[in-house]
Amino acid sequence: MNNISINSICKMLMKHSRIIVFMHENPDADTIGSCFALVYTMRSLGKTIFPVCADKIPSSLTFMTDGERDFSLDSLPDGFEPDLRVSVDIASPGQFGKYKDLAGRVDLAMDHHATHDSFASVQYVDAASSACAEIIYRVVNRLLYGDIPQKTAALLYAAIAADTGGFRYANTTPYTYKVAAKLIEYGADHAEICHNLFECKSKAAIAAEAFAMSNVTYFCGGKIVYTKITLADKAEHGFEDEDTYDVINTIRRVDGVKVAIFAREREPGQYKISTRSACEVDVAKICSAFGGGGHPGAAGCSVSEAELDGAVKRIIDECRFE
Ligand SMILES: [Mn+2]
Repeated sequence: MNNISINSICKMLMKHSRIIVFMHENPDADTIGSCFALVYTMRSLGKTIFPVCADKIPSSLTFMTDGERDFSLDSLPDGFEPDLRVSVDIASPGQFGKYKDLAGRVDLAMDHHATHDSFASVQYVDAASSACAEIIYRVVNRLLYGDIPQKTAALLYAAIAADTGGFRYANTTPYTYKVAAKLIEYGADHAEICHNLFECKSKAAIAAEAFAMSNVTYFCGGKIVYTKITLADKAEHGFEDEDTYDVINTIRRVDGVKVAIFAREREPGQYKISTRSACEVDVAKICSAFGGGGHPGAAGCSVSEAELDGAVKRIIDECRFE
């Protein structure tokens, strides 16, 4: 399916007045920043628009949502019926989480995943964008005639900084820096945002990372690292699910590691597998075999406990290291 133009996206948004914007499950800074930048922009243009997410905002990212965490459909005003449904940073129906049955009713999807499966009526997918927020920047910039308020600029900056790992990952392009520069001109406080995103972590998150690191297994001469955290581990050590979100980024930093695999038990018997690749191994392709997806260097999938060991073994085999 072809992309519609940024101009058509703006027309579509302006033609409607009751809008909801879906974030993906386990919301990250890109989906949150993209969603709220759009929400604030459309509100300033007189529209009624609400953010929606299947999961609660992790407390480490509530600096982006004025402290609010619950954006479930239940949080919408009674009787609210949208006339336009939008999704941001969502690649597949599964990423709607408990709202996956609504994916087929989405009118407009904006996304930057190469694995995007076309669930919406119309879409704008640009895999060359480091973050979905690069696309949203183009939309709000046009809607606001280049006059982006500081709060919106800060949201977009946080989204881009997060998805590029602080402008360190291979997805960072000259255009990414151009957008980031513009957002700083509009007043985004980059030092404060990077502090919130990268420099500051809860004690429980650091403890979860230490626990995970002390339990890793290496494969293929240290090119692959794997660890898991079960619900029993979380209960025993007092970790919340969100305390484990950065474990994958900790274990992948070990010298010599090319591919990192982390499994966390989200619900009894249900595991979320996160993968990272720092080489030509395309983890999105590998994860898509299990109904997941993502980017070549960062992807995930969900499996049952019975499937877990087999899935991890298959991921290791698919890397085809000696
Ligand atoms: Mn993203």
